[in-house]
Amino acid sequence: MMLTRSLRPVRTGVRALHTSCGLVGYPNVGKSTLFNSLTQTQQAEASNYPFCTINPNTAKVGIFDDTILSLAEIVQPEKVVPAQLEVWDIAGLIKGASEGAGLGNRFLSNIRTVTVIIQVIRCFTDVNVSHVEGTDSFDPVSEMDAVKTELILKDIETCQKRMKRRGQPKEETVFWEKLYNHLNEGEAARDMEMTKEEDLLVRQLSLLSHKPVVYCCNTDAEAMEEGDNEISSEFKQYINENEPNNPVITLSATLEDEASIIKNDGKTDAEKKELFNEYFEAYGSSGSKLPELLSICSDHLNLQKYYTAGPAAVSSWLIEKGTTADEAAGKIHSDFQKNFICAEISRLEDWEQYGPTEENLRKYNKWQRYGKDYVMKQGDVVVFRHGAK
Ligand SMILES: Nc1nc2c(ncn2[C@@H]2O[C@H](COP(=O)(O)OP(=O)(O)OP(=O)(O)O)[C@@H](O)[C@H]2O)c(=O)[nH]1
Ligand SMILES: [Mg+2]
Repeated sequence: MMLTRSLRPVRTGVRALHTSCGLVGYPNVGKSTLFNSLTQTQQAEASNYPFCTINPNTAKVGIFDDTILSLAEIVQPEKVVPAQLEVWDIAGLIKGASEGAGLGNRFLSNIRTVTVIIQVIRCFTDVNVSHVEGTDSFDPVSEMDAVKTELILKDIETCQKRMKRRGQPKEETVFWEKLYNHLNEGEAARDMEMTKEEDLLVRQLSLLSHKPVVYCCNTDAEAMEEGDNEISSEFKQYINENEPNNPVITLSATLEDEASIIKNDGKTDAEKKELFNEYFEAYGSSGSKLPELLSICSDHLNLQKYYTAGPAAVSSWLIEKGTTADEAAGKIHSDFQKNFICAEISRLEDWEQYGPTEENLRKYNKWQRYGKDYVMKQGDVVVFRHGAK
């Protein structure tokens, strides 16, 4: 099918990145607790009653991955500036949300603004935390399904409106009908096979079930020794069998939240790091799962990182996979792209072996020059040469 009329013109220059993640799920499953741990704040009220969050909380969160931390340890810069993802803590959804139940319409429109959904699944067993449906039983699969269904129902409504639009090309109407039938089968829009053109077309609607999803099992702190409890293991198995394209990760939001408080208590960085690790070790856990969660999200957004390293700062930068060297330079400053000369690239392994300075790496020939068409690789450590003043 040709949908060329709907194709957006190809933009040149610096590409805008869409990097927001929304915490979505049933009420009282730990979304705000997770938000607070990600932002290392107590910005969001997290309390034991459903619909505690009404207005969304939002903050930018730095992605401290192993590469940026290792580079910082080698280079000892004045500051470390990680790439950031925006995180939204959204109100809980219940059955009927797409028809307005529990202020559902308002909450669903908050989801429309994010690019990836982190669906939080309650897997902790604390019966003192009330369940929105008043039960003590845990059925994460049906809760996950209920939320997914509400998103699909909302999308059906959106798709229906679009189908009725007058004067659109015949092939577009045919496509909307195909999508409408797919959604009516209870299938998420992201699971429909589409051509590139159709994908561009569907993006115009910002459909909720078209957004990539990452499942996040919120389990008991005590379960972290094994990595999972019975509930999260079963849920993971279900996702692996039924939605193998969607990543699933297990963490304990309360453990992460309590540990994140250590990061704000005025000790030196080294002391904080030690205390932080000890906290997780006390629960038999290998450490915080938040960097992994953020990495999964950026991966799922088709993003990768490159790094810059010097005495003033070690930084990481998010770019789309497939970005060329000049476009990557434009991420730092548009003039760097306009006046691009070359990219000089090294790798963390070389810094580990020959660091801590650029001069050392040059001496050992671990510093390669590339032109503007070089396609950036995950983990490149770069210096851009440019003629910008
Ligand atoms: N035992 C236990 N309690 C948790 C865990 N995560 C969250 N809670 C508790 O569950 C309650 C609800 O947590 P919130 O983070 O407010 O949940 P929410 O999903 O944001 O809830 P809404 O905003 O109402 O949708 C709070 O009392 C938390 O302390 C957990 O891993 N274990
Ligand atoms: Mg909340």
